[in-house]
Amino acid sequence: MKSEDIFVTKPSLPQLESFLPYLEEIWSSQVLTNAGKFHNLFETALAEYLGVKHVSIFANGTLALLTAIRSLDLKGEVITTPYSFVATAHSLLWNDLTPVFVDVDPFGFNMDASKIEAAITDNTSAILPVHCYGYPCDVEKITKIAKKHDLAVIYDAAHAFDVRDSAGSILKYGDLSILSFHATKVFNTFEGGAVISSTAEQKEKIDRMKNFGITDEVSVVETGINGKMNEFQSALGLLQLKNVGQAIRGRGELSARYDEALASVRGVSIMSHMAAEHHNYAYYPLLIEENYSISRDELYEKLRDERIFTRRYFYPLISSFSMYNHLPSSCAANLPCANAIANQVLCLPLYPDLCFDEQDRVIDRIQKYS
Ligand code: T4K
Repeated sequence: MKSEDIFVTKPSLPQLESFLPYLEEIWSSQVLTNAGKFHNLFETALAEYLGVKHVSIFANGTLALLTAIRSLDLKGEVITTPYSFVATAHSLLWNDLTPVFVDVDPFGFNMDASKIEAAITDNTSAILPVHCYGYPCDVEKITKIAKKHDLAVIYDAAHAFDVRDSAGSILKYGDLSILSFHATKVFNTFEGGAVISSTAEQKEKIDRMKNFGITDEVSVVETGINGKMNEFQSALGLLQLKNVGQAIRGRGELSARYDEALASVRGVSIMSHMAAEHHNYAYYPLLIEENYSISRDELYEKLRDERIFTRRYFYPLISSFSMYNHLPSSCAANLPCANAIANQVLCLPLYPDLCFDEQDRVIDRIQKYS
Protein backbone atom coordinates (compact mmCIF):
# COMPACT_ATOMS: atom_id res chain seq x y z
CA MET A 1 0.00 0.00 0.00
CA LYS A 2 1.51 3.36 -1.07
CA SER A 3 0.75 6.64 0.65
CA GLU A 4 -1.10 7.94 -2.42
CA ASP A 5 -3.34 4.85 -2.63
CA ILE A 6 -7.05 5.61 -2.20
CA PHE A 7 -9.22 2.59 -1.49
CA VAL A 8 -12.97 2.26 -1.81
CA THR A 9 -13.19 2.06 1.95
CA LYS A 10 -11.13 1.98 5.11
CA PRO A 11 -12.42 0.70 8.43
CA SER A 12 -13.32 3.16 11.18
CA LEU A 13 -11.48 2.23 14.37
CA PRO A 14 -11.56 3.68 17.89
CA GLN A 15 -8.37 5.03 19.50
CA LEU A 16 -6.30 1.98 20.47
CA GLU A 17 -5.87 3.30 24.04
CA SER A 18 -9.64 3.37 24.52
CA PHE A 19 -9.84 -0.36 23.74
CA LEU A 20 -7.11 -1.40 26.19
CA PRO A 21 -9.28 -1.36 29.37
CA TYR A 22 -11.76 -3.68 27.62
CA LEU A 23 -8.95 -6.04 26.65
CA GLU A 24 -7.55 -6.02 30.17
CA GLU A 25 -10.94 -6.97 31.56
CA ILE A 26 -11.32 -9.83 29.06
CA TRP A 27 -7.82 -11.08 29.86
CA SER A 28 -8.33 -10.98 33.61
CA SER A 29 -11.83 -12.50 33.57
CA GLN A 30 -10.80 -15.18 31.05
CA VAL A 31 -14.36 -15.21 29.77
CA LEU A 32 -13.72 -15.16 26.03
CA THR A 33 -17.02 -16.18 24.50
CA ASN A 34 -20.44 -17.90 25.05
CA ALA A 35 -22.68 -14.97 26.01
CA GLY A 36 -20.20 -13.24 28.33
CA LYS A 37 -20.51 -9.80 29.88
CA PHE A 38 -19.54 -7.80 26.77
CA HIS A 39 -21.72 -9.90 24.48
CA ASN A 40 -24.77 -9.12 26.61
CA LEU A 41 -23.89 -5.45 27.10
CA PHE A 42 -23.33 -4.93 23.37
CA GLU A 43 -26.54 -6.70 22.41
CA THR A 44 -28.58 -4.48 24.74
CA ALA A 45 -26.78 -1.28 23.75
CA LEU A 46 -27.18 -2.09 20.06
CA ALA A 47 -30.93 -2.65 20.35
CA GLU A 48 -31.25 0.70 22.11
CA TYR A 49 -29.06 2.49 19.57
CA LEU A 50 -30.95 1.10 16.59
CA GLY A 51 -34.37 1.60 18.18
CA VAL A 52 -35.43 -2.04 17.83
CA LYS A 53 -36.49 -4.56 20.45
CA HIS A 54 -34.99 -7.94 19.62
CA VAL A 55 -31.34 -8.13 18.54
CA SER A 56 -29.15 -11.25 18.43
CA ILE A 57 -25.49 -10.55 17.66
CA PHE A 58 -23.52 -12.94 15.46
CA ALA A 59 -19.92 -13.74 14.49
CA ASN A 60 -20.58 -12.40 10.98
CA GLY A 61 -23.42 -11.32 8.70
CA THR A 62 -23.48 -14.51 6.65
CA LEU A 63 -24.05 -16.72 9.71
CA ALA A 64 -26.79 -14.28 10.78
CA LEU A 65 -28.47 -14.64 7.38
CA LEU A 66 -28.14 -18.45 7.24
CA THR A 67 -29.61 -18.76 10.72
CA ALA A 68 -32.41 -16.25 10.11
CA ILE A 69 -33.55 -18.15 7.02
CA ARG A 70 -33.24 -21.55 8.68
CA SER A 71 -35.27 -20.42 11.69
CA LEU A 72 -38.35 -19.93 9.49
CA ASP A 73 -38.49 -23.56 8.25
CA LEU A 74 -38.92 -22.43 4.65
CA LYS A 75 -39.37 -24.76 1.70
CA GLY A 76 -39.15 -24.43 -2.09
CA GLU A 77 -38.52 -21.06 -3.72
CA VAL A 78 -37.52 -17.68 -2.29
CA ILE A 79 -37.82 -14.49 -4.32
CA THR A 80 -34.67 -12.38 -4.18
CA THR A 81 -32.46 -9.95 -6.10
CA PRO A 82 -29.49 -10.72 -8.34
CA TYR A 83 -28.01 -7.30 -7.52
CA SER A 84 -26.25 -7.96 -4.22
CA PHE A 85 -23.19 -9.55 -2.65
CA VAL A 86 -23.13 -13.27 -3.34
CA ALA A 87 -23.80 -14.12 0.35
CA THR A 88 -27.46 -13.17 -0.20
CA ALA A 89 -28.23 -15.99 -2.65
CA HIS A 90 -25.69 -18.42 -1.15
CA SER A 91 -27.65 -18.29 2.11
CA LEU A 92 -30.63 -19.73 0.22
CA LEU A 93 -28.65 -22.57 -1.39
CA TRP A 94 -27.15 -23.43 2.01
CA ASN A 95 -30.72 -23.80 3.26
CA ASP A 96 -31.72 -26.02 0.29
CA LEU A 97 -33.93 -23.26 -1.09
CA THR A 98 -34.13 -22.16 -4.72
CA PRO A 99 -33.55 -18.46 -5.44
CA VAL A 100 -35.95 -16.86 -7.91
CA PHE A 101 -34.44 -13.61 -9.16
CA VAL A 102 -36.60 -10.56 -9.71
CA ASP A 103 -35.25 -7.53 -11.58
CA VAL A 104 -34.30 -4.29 -9.84
CA ASP A 105 -36.10 -0.99 -10.13
CA PRO A 106 -35.15 0.92 -13.32
CA PHE A 107 -34.31 4.00 -11.23
CA GLY A 108 -32.46 2.27 -8.44
CA PHE A 109 -30.70 -0.75 -7.08
CA ASN A 110 -33.38 -2.60 -5.09
CA MET A 111 -35.80 -5.34 -6.08
CA ASP A 112 -38.65 -3.93 -8.18
CA ALA A 113 -41.63 -4.62 -5.91
CA SER A 114 -44.04 -4.31 -8.83
CA LYS A 115 -42.47 -7.46 -10.36
CA ILE A 116 -42.69 -9.68 -7.26
CA GLU A 117 -46.22 -11.01 -7.73
CA ALA A 118 -45.48 -12.32 -11.23
CA ALA A 119 -42.65 -14.42 -9.76
CA ILE A 120 -44.79 -16.08 -7.05
CA THR A 121 -45.66 -19.76 -7.65
CA ASP A 122 -47.21 -22.49 -5.47
CA ASN A 123 -43.68 -23.25 -4.28
CA THR A 124 -42.82 -19.74 -3.07
CA SER A 125 -42.32 -19.52 0.69
CA ALA A 126 -40.56 -16.17 1.25
CA ILE A 127 -39.11 -12.92 -0.11
CA LEU A 128 -35.49 -11.96 0.56
CA PRO A 129 -34.99 -8.31 -0.48
CA VAL A 130 -31.76 -6.33 0.08
CA HIS A 131 -31.61 -2.69 1.20
CA CYS A 132 -28.79 -2.23 -1.28
CA TYR A 133 -26.16 0.39 -0.27
CA GLY A 134 -28.47 1.21 2.65
CA TYR A 135 -31.19 2.57 0.32
CA PRO A 136 -34.53 1.34 1.69
CA CYS A 137 -36.61 -1.11 -0.35
CA ASP A 138 -40.26 -0.41 -1.06
CA VAL A 139 -41.15 -1.88 2.33
CA GLU A 140 -44.82 -0.89 2.19
CA LYS A 141 -45.46 -2.71 -1.07
CA ILE A 142 -43.41 -5.75 -0.03
CA THR A 143 -45.36 -5.99 3.26
CA LYS A 144 -48.68 -5.92 1.38
CA ILE A 145 -47.63 -8.59 -1.11
CA ALA A 146 -46.25 -10.84 1.63
CA LYS A 147 -49.48 -10.58 3.62
CA LYS A 148 -51.66 -11.24 0.59
CA HIS A 149 -49.73 -14.39 -0.38
CA ASP A 150 -48.81 -15.50 3.16
CA LEU A 151 -45.06 -15.27 2.56
CA ALA A 152 -42.27 -14.69 5.07
CA VAL A 153 -39.98 -11.67 4.54
CA ILE A 154 -36.32 -11.60 5.54
CA TYR A 155 -34.49 -8.36 4.78
CA ASP A 156 -30.80 -8.56 3.99
CA ALA A 157 -29.99 -5.24 5.67
CA ALA A 158 -26.22 -5.88 5.68
CA HIS A 159 -25.69 -2.29 4.41
CA ALA A 160 -28.47 -0.62 6.39
CA PHE A 161 -26.99 0.05 9.84
CA ASP A 162 -29.08 2.79 11.51
CA VAL A 163 -31.06 3.65 8.38
CA ARG A 164 -34.40 5.13 9.37
CA ASP A 165 -37.58 6.25 7.64
CA SER A 166 -40.31 8.45 9.10
CA ALA A 167 -41.60 5.49 11.18
CA GLY A 168 -38.20 4.71 12.72
CA SER A 169 -35.66 1.97 12.02
CA ILE A 170 -35.85 0.29 8.62
CA LEU A 171 -34.98 -2.92 10.49
CA LYS A 172 -38.49 -3.14 11.91
CA TYR A 173 -39.97 -4.40 8.65
CA GLY A 174 -40.42 -8.06 7.74
CA ASP A 175 -40.18 -11.12 9.97
CA LEU A 176 -36.43 -10.75 10.34
CA SER A 177 -33.62 -8.47 9.18
CA ILE A 178 -29.89 -9.08 9.26
CA LEU A 179 -26.94 -6.69 9.57
CA SER A 180 -23.24 -7.09 8.77
CA PHE A 181 -20.47 -5.57 10.88
CA HIS A 182 -17.66 -6.56 8.48
CA ALA A 183 -14.53 -4.38 8.38
CA THR A 184 -15.79 -2.69 5.18
CA LYS A 185 -19.13 -1.63 6.68
CA VAL A 186 -20.33 1.64 8.24
CA PHE A 187 -20.18 -0.03 11.66
CA ASN A 188 -17.59 -2.76 12.17
CA THR A 189 -16.49 -5.26 14.79
CA PHE A 190 -13.74 -6.60 12.43
CA GLU A 191 -16.26 -9.34 11.50
CA GLY A 192 -19.75 -9.45 12.94
CA GLY A 193 -23.45 -9.33 12.30
CA ALA A 194 -26.88 -9.43 13.87
CA VAL A 195 -30.41 -10.72 13.41
CA ILE A 196 -33.27 -8.37 14.26
CA SER A 197 -36.37 -10.39 15.18
CA SER A 198 -39.91 -9.09 15.14
CA THR A 199 -40.98 -11.03 18.27
CA ALA A 200 -39.44 -12.17 21.55
CA GLU A 201 -40.17 -15.84 20.66
CA GLN A 202 -38.32 -15.45 17.38
CA LYS A 203 -35.30 -13.94 19.16
CA GLU A 204 -35.32 -16.81 21.63
CA LYS A 205 -35.22 -19.27 18.75
CA ILE A 206 -32.42 -17.39 16.96
CA ASP A 207 -30.40 -17.22 20.19
CA ARG A 208 -30.78 -20.97 20.66
CA MET A 209 -29.88 -21.68 17.05
CA LYS A 210 -26.70 -19.60 17.15
CA ASN A 211 -25.58 -21.81 20.09
CA PHE A 212 -25.99 -25.24 18.43
CA GLY A 213 -29.68 -25.54 19.47
CA ILE A 214 -28.66 -26.14 23.09
CA THR A 215 -31.19 -25.36 25.83
CA ASP A 216 -29.28 -26.69 28.86
CA GLU A 217 -26.31 -28.91 29.71
CA VAL A 218 -28.11 -32.07 28.65
CA SER A 219 -30.58 -30.86 26.00
CA VAL A 220 -30.26 -29.99 22.31
CA VAL A 221 -33.60 -29.28 20.66
CA GLU A 222 -32.70 -28.24 17.12
CA THR A 223 -29.97 -28.32 14.50
CA GLY A 224 -28.22 -25.10 15.42
CA ILE A 225 -24.82 -23.75 14.48
CA ASN A 226 -21.98 -21.83 16.13
CA GLY A 227 -22.86 -18.24 15.24
CA LYS A 228 -21.81 -16.62 18.52
CA MET A 229 -19.98 -13.32 18.70
CA ASN A 230 -16.97 -13.49 21.03
CA GLU A 231 -16.03 -11.08 23.83
CA PHE A 232 -13.33 -9.31 21.81
CA GLN A 233 -15.72 -8.43 18.97
CA SER A 234 -18.49 -7.52 21.43
CA ALA A 235 -16.30 -5.17 23.48
CA LEU A 236 -15.15 -3.51 20.26
CA GLY A 237 -18.78 -3.16 19.19
CA LEU A 238 -19.66 -1.48 22.46
CA LEU A 239 -16.86 1.03 21.93
CA GLN A 240 -17.65 1.54 18.22
CA LEU A 241 -21.22 2.54 19.08
CA LYS A 242 -19.79 5.69 20.69
CA ASN A 243 -18.23 6.76 17.38
CA VAL A 244 -20.59 5.57 14.68
CA GLY A 245 -22.84 8.66 14.74
CA GLN A 246 -19.87 10.88 13.98
CA ALA A 247 -18.63 8.46 11.32
CA ILE A 248 -22.01 8.59 9.57
CA ARG A 249 -22.00 12.40 9.68
CA GLY A 250 -18.53 12.39 8.11
CA ARG A 251 -19.72 10.05 5.35
CA GLY A 252 -22.72 12.32 4.78
CA GLU A 253 -20.48 15.36 4.36
CA LEU A 254 -18.26 13.56 1.83
CA SER A 255 -21.33 12.27 -0.06
CA ALA A 256 -22.70 15.81 -0.31
CA ARG A 257 -19.36 16.99 -1.74
CA TYR A 258 -19.47 14.23 -4.36
CA ASP A 259 -23.11 15.14 -5.18
CA GLU A 260 -22.26 18.76 -5.69
CA ALA A 261 -19.18 18.13 -7.79
CA LEU A 262 -20.55 15.31 -9.95
CA ALA A 263 -24.21 16.24 -10.52
CA SER A 264 -23.40 18.22 -13.67
CA VAL A 265 -20.80 15.88 -15.14
CA ARG A 266 -21.94 14.61 -18.55
CA GLY A 267 -22.69 10.88 -18.62
CA VAL A 268 -22.70 10.44 -14.86
CA SER A 269 -25.79 9.76 -12.73
CA ILE A 270 -25.66 10.38 -9.01
CA MET A 271 -28.20 8.53 -6.88
CA SER A 272 -28.72 10.85 -3.90
CA HIS A 273 -32.52 10.86 -4.42
CA MET A 274 -32.58 7.27 -3.12
CA ALA A 275 -31.27 8.10 0.37
CA ALA A 276 -33.51 7.45 3.38
CA GLU A 277 -34.70 10.21 5.69
CA HIS A 278 -31.92 9.17 8.06
CA HIS A 279 -29.35 7.66 5.75
CA ASN A 280 -26.01 6.02 6.62
CA TYR A 281 -24.02 6.79 3.43
CA ALA A 282 -22.65 3.25 3.39
CA TYR A 283 -21.51 3.49 -0.26
CA TYR A 284 -21.26 6.12 -2.99
CA PRO A 285 -22.53 4.44 -6.18
CA LEU A 286 -22.35 6.31 -9.48
CA LEU A 287 -23.73 5.23 -12.85
CA ILE A 288 -21.37 5.77 -15.77
CA GLU A 289 -23.69 6.04 -18.74
CA GLU A 290 -23.27 5.72 -22.49
CA ASN A 291 -22.64 9.43 -23.10
CA TYR A 292 -19.63 9.47 -20.73
CA SER A 293 -16.57 9.60 -22.99
CA ILE A 294 -15.18 6.21 -21.90
CA SER A 295 -16.82 3.03 -20.61
CA ARG A 296 -17.29 2.25 -16.91
CA ASP A 297 -14.56 -0.40 -17.12
CA GLU A 298 -12.12 1.96 -18.85
CA LEU A 299 -12.74 4.55 -16.14
CA TYR A 300 -12.28 1.88 -13.43
CA GLU A 301 -8.91 0.94 -14.97
CA LYS A 302 -7.73 4.51 -15.49
CA LEU A 303 -8.52 5.30 -11.87
CA ARG A 304 -6.73 2.13 -10.77
CA ASP A 305 -3.66 3.17 -12.79
CA GLU A 306 -3.70 6.39 -10.76
CA ARG A 307 -3.94 4.32 -7.54
CA ILE A 308 -7.62 5.14 -6.94
CA PHE A 309 -9.25 1.78 -6.18
CA THR A 310 -12.99 1.98 -6.83
CA ARG A 311 -15.22 -1.13 -6.84
CA ARG A 312 -17.88 -2.41 -9.24
CA TYR A 313 -20.28 -3.54 -6.51
CA PHE A 314 -22.34 -5.54 -7.72
CA TYR A 315 -20.85 -6.69 -10.99
CA PRO A 316 -21.10 -9.45 -12.11
CA LEU A 317 -24.68 -10.16 -11.05
CA ILE A 318 -25.15 -13.12 -8.71
CA SER A 319 -27.35 -14.72 -11.37
CA SER A 320 -24.35 -14.99 -13.71
CA PHE A 321 -22.31 -17.27 -11.40
CA SER A 322 -22.19 -20.95 -12.32
CA MET A 323 -24.34 -22.13 -9.40
CA TYR A 324 -27.14 -19.75 -10.46
CA ASN A 325 -26.94 -19.17 -14.23
CA HIS A 326 -28.96 -22.29 -15.10
CA LEU A 327 -32.02 -20.98 -13.23
CA PRO A 328 -34.87 -19.77 -15.48
CA SER A 329 -35.04 -16.48 -13.56
CA SER A 330 -31.33 -15.81 -14.30
CA CYS A 331 -31.84 -15.20 -18.01
CA ALA A 332 -30.90 -11.73 -19.23
CA ALA A 333 -34.41 -11.07 -20.56
CA ASN A 334 -35.77 -11.39 -17.01
CA LEU A 335 -33.20 -8.98 -15.56
CA PRO A 336 -32.71 -6.07 -17.99
CA CYS A 337 -32.38 -3.33 -15.36
CA ALA A 338 -30.07 -5.33 -13.09
CA ASN A 339 -27.82 -6.12 -16.06
CA ALA A 340 -27.77 -2.50 -17.22
CA ILE A 341 -26.96 -1.16 -13.77
CA ALA A 342 -24.31 -3.82 -13.04
CA ASN A 343 -22.56 -2.70 -16.25
CA GLN A 344 -22.65 0.99 -15.29
CA VAL A 345 -22.07 1.11 -11.54
CA LEU A 346 -18.91 2.33 -9.87
CA CYS A 347 -18.65 2.76 -6.10
CA LEU A 348 -16.33 5.63 -5.22
CA PRO A 349 -14.04 5.86 -2.19
CA LEU A 350 -16.06 6.79 0.89
CA TYR A 351 -14.98 6.55 4.51
CA PRO A 352 -14.73 9.05 7.36
CA ASP A 353 -10.92 9.38 7.16
CA LEU A 354 -10.97 10.26 3.44
CA CYS A 355 -9.57 13.79 3.42
CA PHE A 356 -10.94 16.48 1.09
CA ASP A 357 -7.67 16.60 -0.91
CA GLU A 358 -7.93 12.89 -1.64
CA GLN A 359 -11.62 13.19 -2.49
CA ASP A 360 -10.84 16.13 -4.80
CA ARG A 361 -8.31 13.92 -6.63
CA VAL A 362 -11.09 11.36 -7.27
CA ILE A 363 -13.55 14.08 -8.38
CA ASP A 364 -10.99 15.72 -10.63
CA ARG A 365 -10.30 12.46 -12.50
CA ILE A 366 -13.98 11.72 -13.05
CA GLN A 367 -14.53 15.25 -14.38
CA LYS A 368 -11.39 15.06 -16.50
CA TYR A 369 -12.38 11.86 -18.32
CA SER A 370 -15.99 12.94 -18.95
N1 T4K B 1 -25.33 -9.42 2.42
C1 T4K B 1 -24.82 -8.37 1.76
C2 T4K B 1 -25.76 -7.52 0.95
C3 T4K B 1 -23.47 -8.05 1.86
O1 T4K B 1 -22.96 -6.98 1.19
C4 T4K B 1 -22.63 -8.85 2.65
C5 T4K B 1 -21.21 -8.57 2.74
C6 T4K B 1 -23.21 -9.94 3.36
C7 T4K B 1 -24.57 -10.20 3.21
C8 T4K B 1 -22.42 -10.84 4.24
O2 T4K B 1 -21.94 -10.19 5.40
P1 T4K B 1 -20.55 -10.69 6.10
O3 T4K B 1 -20.63 -12.17 6.27
O4 T4K B 1 -19.41 -10.28 5.20
O5 T4K B 1 -20.56 -9.96 7.41
C9 T4K B 1 -16.62 -7.07 1.06
C10 T4K B 1 -16.93 -7.78 2.36
O6 T4K B 1 -16.08 -8.91 2.60
C11 T4K B 1 -18.34 -8.20 2.55
O7 T4K B 1 -18.59 -8.15 3.95
C12 T4K B 1 -19.33 -7.26 1.88
N2 T4K B 1 -20.69 -7.69 1.98
C13 T4K B 1 -18.97 -7.06 0.43
C14 T4K B 1 -19.92 -6.13 -0.29
O8 T4K B 1 -17.68 -6.48 0.36
P2 T4K B 1 -14.68 -7.27 -0.67
O9 T4K B 1 -14.30 -8.46 -1.44
O10 T4K B 1 -15.05 -6.05 -1.42
O11 T4K B 1 -13.58 -6.82 0.40
P3 T4K B 1 -12.06 -6.42 0.14
O12 T4K B 1 -11.24 -7.28 1.01
O13 T4K B 1 -11.75 -6.37 -1.31
O14 T4K B 1 -12.03 -4.95 0.74
C15 T4K B 1 -12.40 -3.78 0.01
C16 T4K B 1 -11.49 -2.64 0.43
O15 T4K B 1 -11.65 -2.37 1.80
C17 T4K B 1 -10.02 -2.93 0.24
O16 T4K B 1 -9.61 -2.49 -1.01
C18 T4K B 1 -9.34 -2.17 1.37
C19 T4K B 1 -10.41 -2.03 2.42
N3 T4K B 1 -10.21 -2.92 3.57
C20 T4K B 1 -10.76 -4.17 3.58
C21 T4K B 1 -10.59 -5.02 4.66
C22 T4K B 1 -11.18 -6.42 4.67
C23 T4K B 1 -9.47 -2.46 4.63
O17 T4K B 1 -8.95 -1.31 4.60
N4 T4K B 1 -9.30 -3.27 5.72
C24 T4K B 1 -9.84 -4.54 5.78
O18 T4K B 1 -9.67 -5.25 6.80
O19 T4K B 1 -15.90 -7.85 0.19
